[in-house]
Amino acid sequence: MKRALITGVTGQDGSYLAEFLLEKGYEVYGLRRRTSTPNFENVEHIKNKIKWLSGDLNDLASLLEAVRLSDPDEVYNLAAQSFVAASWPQPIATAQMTALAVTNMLEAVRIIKPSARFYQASSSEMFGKVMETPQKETTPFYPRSPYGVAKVYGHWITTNYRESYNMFACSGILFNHESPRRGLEFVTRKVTDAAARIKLGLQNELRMGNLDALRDWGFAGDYVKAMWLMLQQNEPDDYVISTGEMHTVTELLEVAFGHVGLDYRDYIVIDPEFVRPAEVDLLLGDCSKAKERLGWKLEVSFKQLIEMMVDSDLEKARQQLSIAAIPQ
Ligand code: NAP
Ligand code: G4F
Repeated sequence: MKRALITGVTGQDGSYLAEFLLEKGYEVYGLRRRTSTPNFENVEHIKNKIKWLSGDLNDLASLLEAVRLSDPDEVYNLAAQSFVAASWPQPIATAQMTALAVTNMLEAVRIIKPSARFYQASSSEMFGKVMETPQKETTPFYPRSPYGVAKVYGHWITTNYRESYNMFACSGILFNHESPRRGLEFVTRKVTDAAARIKLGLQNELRMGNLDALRDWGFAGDYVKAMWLMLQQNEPDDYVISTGEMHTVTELLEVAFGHVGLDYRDYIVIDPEFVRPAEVDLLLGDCSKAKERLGWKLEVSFKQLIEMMVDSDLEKARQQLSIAAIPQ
């Protein structure tokens, strides 16, 4: 039985990856940090199947111990401060969790189990002010946020460990991917949640930032399969994972509100609080390398994804209403 260690297992991608690997018969170890409020929401249904390890990205001792205890064949390094907007008010924490922590994790693997295959969660945010369109593995990076800068460090240190120590270390340059498990602060989930709540009378407006931004949005469940495929190849390498299609935030609003029979224009308020100091105007990925070499393919379209998220948020909002209706 193969063993995998996942950091960030309680997050969106970690939860889908854990499910996928459990279905493949892996023994899955999940690194979980001590937080003031334990977060199991995304993994509640598989909580008893994951072998839990306590650790923090910034605590090398805990990572060394996690690698020793799990003795992994594959390590998926997904944990990070992943919200771009938070990286301006918290640039140092972002550098520690999204950049330096990658070296902590690589060191833990190098010291304890150098033969383990390593996946690093790189990001299309590294392309930032894009130097060419569409973006592919060879497109130069031009990050536009402290988060993007931190991810560039994580990307290159992973390449460096591959070249310095001959480690099987890969980076997946993943474009935006979403799901009903996406955090409420990210634009897709913010919009699908608002569409559902406005429809049910739980909310009456939606405050937004730049509606012209263009993103290449895919489904997280499809993207975690690419992570696994990268670690099954004969040679380690980096791959862009994307849909090859882009949409504006306005189109996202149209699909989400349209699905519940509403016109988004009746509810939107533009609020400077959600406009970023430096914006990534456009992201569009060319994933032909992943399609050709990994045989990876997309299964969920943009419209299906957004409608799936709205349906899930409608269900959650209805549950909230039915709980509120129970006499106390
Ligand atoms: P997410 O939902 O925000 O999950 C982040 C995970 O990191 C959570 O499990 C969180 O734990 C954990 N974490 C944060 N700080 C930690 C620390 N100090 N020690 C241990 N664990 C810590 O992110 P995601 O969307 O699944 O993304 C996964 C990875 O892919 C991230 O590295 C992200 O930057 C990258 N990425 C994401 C996308 C995307 O579109 N989703 C695209 C490209 C790259 P808690 O539950 O305790 O908070
Ligand atoms: O959903 P977002 O916050 O995602 P962003 O910044 O593209 O980052 C996500 O994708 C990256 C991959 O490219 C990941 F590495 C990263 O971890 C994260 O998962 O914002 C998307 C766009 C931005 O252009 C933003 O300015 O939506 C625009 N936007 C407009 N109004 C808004 C809002 N974003 C948020 N979060 N909230 C708004 O009200």
